[in-house]
Amino acid sequence: MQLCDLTPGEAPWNVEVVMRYRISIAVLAMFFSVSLAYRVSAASDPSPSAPSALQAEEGSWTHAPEVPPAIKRTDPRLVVVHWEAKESKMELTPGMVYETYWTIEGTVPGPLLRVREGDTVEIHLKNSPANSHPHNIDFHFVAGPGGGAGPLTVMPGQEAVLRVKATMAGFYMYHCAASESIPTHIANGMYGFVLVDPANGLPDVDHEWYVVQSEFYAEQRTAGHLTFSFQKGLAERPDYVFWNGRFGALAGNNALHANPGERIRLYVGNAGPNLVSSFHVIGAMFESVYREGDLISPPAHGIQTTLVPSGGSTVVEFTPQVPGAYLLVDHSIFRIMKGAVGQIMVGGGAQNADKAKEFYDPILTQQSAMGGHDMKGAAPEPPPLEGTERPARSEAVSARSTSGTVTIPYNASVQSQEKDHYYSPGSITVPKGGAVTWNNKDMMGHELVFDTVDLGSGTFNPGSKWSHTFAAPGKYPYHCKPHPWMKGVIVVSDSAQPLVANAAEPDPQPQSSDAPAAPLAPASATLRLLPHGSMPTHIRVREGGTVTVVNADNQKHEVMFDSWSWDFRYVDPGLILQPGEKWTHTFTTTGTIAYRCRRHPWMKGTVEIK
Ligand SMILES: [Cu+2]
Repeated sequence: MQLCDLTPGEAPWNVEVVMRYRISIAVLAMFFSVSLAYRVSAASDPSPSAPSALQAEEGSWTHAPEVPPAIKRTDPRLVVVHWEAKESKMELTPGMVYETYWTIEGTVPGPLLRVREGDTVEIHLKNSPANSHPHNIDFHFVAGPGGGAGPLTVMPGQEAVLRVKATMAGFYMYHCAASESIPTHIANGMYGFVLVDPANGLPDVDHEWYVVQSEFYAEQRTAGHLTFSFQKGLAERPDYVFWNGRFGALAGNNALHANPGERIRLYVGNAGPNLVSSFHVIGAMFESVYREGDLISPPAHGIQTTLVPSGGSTVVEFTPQVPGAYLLVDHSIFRIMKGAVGQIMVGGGAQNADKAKEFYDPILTQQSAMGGHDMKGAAPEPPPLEGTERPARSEAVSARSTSGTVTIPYNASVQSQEKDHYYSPGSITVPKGGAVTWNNKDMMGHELVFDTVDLGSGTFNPGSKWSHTFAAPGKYPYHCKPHPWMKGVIVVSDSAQPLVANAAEPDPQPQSSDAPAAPLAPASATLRLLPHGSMPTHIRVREGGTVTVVNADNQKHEVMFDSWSWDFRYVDPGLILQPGEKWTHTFTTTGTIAYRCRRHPWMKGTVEIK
């Protein structure tokens, strides 16, 4: 590493390092001084006693999507809350366990506490002895330094108590602000909300729900296990954008339910940690929007999409009249591909039909395979983790002799007479027991449906794959549901012959290169930096193998590794190599790490450790 070898020519790098250093010192100093000051006062008064004038009661809080009942009392109280920080694990998407799912009271988002304007809140925060990090809470409804994060800082096994006044109505975020890394603690799930009811309350509605949007930045260390990726967080490039902390928390069996004509109030939080949300409900206009969670000003009316800042909130009301699925989305719309879809299912029967028709009356419709975004109450597909393929649903394609790959090419959905335009190849033969994998390289999602057997792929998105193992010999014609002109055929032969293209096809397409099982990766590999790029651009080593980067160019390069893996935990990911210099590193965790030169961005590639 050449980090100390800075010359005047290195100004941008130098300045950045110094700035980062200064910022870290300032943040740390701030937190230490705050926590020290409070520790001293807390020590002199270890057992808090209620302000004599106020009647004490246990705080009223719920887990998402539930909201505690509206507060009807008219006197201020001392509201006592006992919460515990728990570092846990959770299945973030089906089959993928997030190992650093850090919570308040066991859930992401943390509980929703409901108090009344003028109440005093006494927070008892415990840090579970099973934890391995300090935690605290910065409450946005608190008027005081750090929102309480200083005095509430607790090490594993400790408890702290803070008493604060809820001076202003609103819907407020809280989050952990542990000084070891505030962004990491928020990204891992330590956030929730406090609803401070106005002294006069809010108008009654039929349903109140608590929904929180947030992002997850993950990397896969071992199969099925995800951990937080600091580098992806820094780049603001999330793998997942979820409602209520995990895939499908508000969809399918977890969808919200209402009846036509019922007024719905959503308390919508955005925990970030980075993205600003363009909150929208597909099929509804908001009759009232308490912008940015402001419950003091009169609400705005007639709004389609409202901004929810990171670390902020909104409160919206609407009354669906027509039965069906209403989707909660971030209308920064590609995020629906990262999981940002929730569902409100509005039921209803014949008694509502006339009323519904007044609002929504399909006069002439076609039997269309393109379902729009009704989503019919089905849970959406889990998003793939960046840099990985979605695992096939059936048996893995294991050997070339019994498997085949069909590519769905770019622009495949456009109608064409050309051979193999829709599928490459359009017809393929595998022996019985053979697997076929479809690889979607189009810009559209596709859904394969088989004509003679009850078999379908479900929607699979651009960049993902779907596999199926064919046990019985026969001919299996299929087509794409949203693009019915996309027809293909799979022939399953009775023999155990190796894979061949269908005899009827004079010009078989070569098989995709990802079909054969790969041999064990080499124990070491060398990556050369050359004037026009790096060679090779993709290198593979086995787990525990070493990679040597050689600067074979006549100018300096700065290699940035685009991953925060354990391998780089104590190493700065930026590597400066002078001409002729080399650097060797042992990679102990599997995965694919992209790299590029900071000065020559076209010089880039990937290192795969497997
Ligand atoms: Cu924390």
